Amino acid sequence: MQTTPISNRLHIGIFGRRNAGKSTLLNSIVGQNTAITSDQPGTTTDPVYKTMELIPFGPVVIIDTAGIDDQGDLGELRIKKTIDIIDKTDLALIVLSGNSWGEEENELYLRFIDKKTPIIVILNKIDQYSADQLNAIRSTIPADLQQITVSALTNKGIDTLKDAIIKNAPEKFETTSIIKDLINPNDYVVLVVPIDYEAPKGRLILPQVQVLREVLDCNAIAVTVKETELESVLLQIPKPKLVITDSQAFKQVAKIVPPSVALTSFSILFARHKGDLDILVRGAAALDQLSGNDKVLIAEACSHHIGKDDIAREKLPRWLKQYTGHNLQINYVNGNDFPSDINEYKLVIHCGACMFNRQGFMSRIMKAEAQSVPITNFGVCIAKLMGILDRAVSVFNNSE
Ligand SMILES: Nc1nc2c(ncn2[C@@H]2O[C@H](COP(=O)(O)OP(=O)(O)OP(=O)(O)O)[C@@H](O)[C@H]2O)c(=O)[nH]1
Ligand SMILES: [Mg+2]
Repeated sequence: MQTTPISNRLHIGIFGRRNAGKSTLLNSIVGQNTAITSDQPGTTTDPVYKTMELIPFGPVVIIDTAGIDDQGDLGELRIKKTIDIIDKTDLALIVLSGNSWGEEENELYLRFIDKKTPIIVILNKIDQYSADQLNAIRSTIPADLQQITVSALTNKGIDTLKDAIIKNAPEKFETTSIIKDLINPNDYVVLVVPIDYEAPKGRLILPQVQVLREVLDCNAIAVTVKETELESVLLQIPKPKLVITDSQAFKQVAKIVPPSVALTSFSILFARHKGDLDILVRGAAALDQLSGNDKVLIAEACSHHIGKDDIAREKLPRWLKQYTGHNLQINYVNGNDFPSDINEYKLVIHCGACMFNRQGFMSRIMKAEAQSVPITNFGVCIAKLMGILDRAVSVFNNSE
């Protein structure tokens, strides 16, 4: 059985001071003893992820974090991890337990307000406080925030909290599609999937599976082929509405697919689904301005074994050199290690972010925008380097 990938789930983050009861709250929402709890402040160090079906909403991931008031050198590292989670969060739970709203909570509040992330304030441990004490705490909380009282220990108020989560889930979350807006029932959609030595054994990769699923959801017809069979398949089937290829085979596929048939890549579909296609296409234009010794940052969302002719380490640098004619200085980052200051770079080239949720990738795009550093992604960049970007994005221009 395949479960919903984390990247497709609503990300609910739990934040607050140490000992507020964040981990107990996670356990109470999911109905399992998932996270370690104790009366020692600083129990949670690394973020804890737990997936669940929030009925009737659907698949979510709940993330428990280290206390925002953690101390010392290690505490600082933990706080940095918590801030990474803030970037990914679609809906934030800020937990208070018996204390007034203070600087710590306000810092969280400002970060979320800035990103327009919905917030629910949880007044936890109500089994320990009198109505008067509770009212005194309530009066310190910003008036625009919804408050829910719970006891994570006894489960009191948890059902009300679940309802509030469903009501406050951002709308866009349910409507973001990959290709649903581009195809109609009975359309043929051709997926070109090269099976080279970089392809994982015995399976397809996540973006391919997700596109295939959407084609089926639309009652359209998916034909999946390798690039070697594409030419003969196109002769056998009705004119497809769209051909979607792996970026790396783009040039070869563009020669086979007639100009009258829309062609794009998985990576460009995901640039639109996970990020902001306009910004990423604009970012790719910076490739024409690069000069010798300019610094370029290549960012990958996941760490993986670097194989022969790796896309990020080998192919992209080679194509960049061919295209620009310059020896660029290329730095790499993986996973969550995205630097907060990227001013030294003339361009950021990000992977397709299939392991990230939209909020996580958009935070990076916004960081680059705020520092006026052009940002693009692998698929958009490769299409540009191969001179086929205009064709690859024209399907979106026509549909809007
Ligand atoms: N009485 C009562 N105790 C609670 C409640 N929720 C949590 N606690 C207790 O508060 C203590 C801290 O709970 P945790 O869930 O570990 O708190 P945390 O916010 O995850 O703490 P850190 O991981 O250290 O940041 C534990 O002893 C819990 O049993 C509650 O609703 N009522
Ligand atoms: Mg904890």
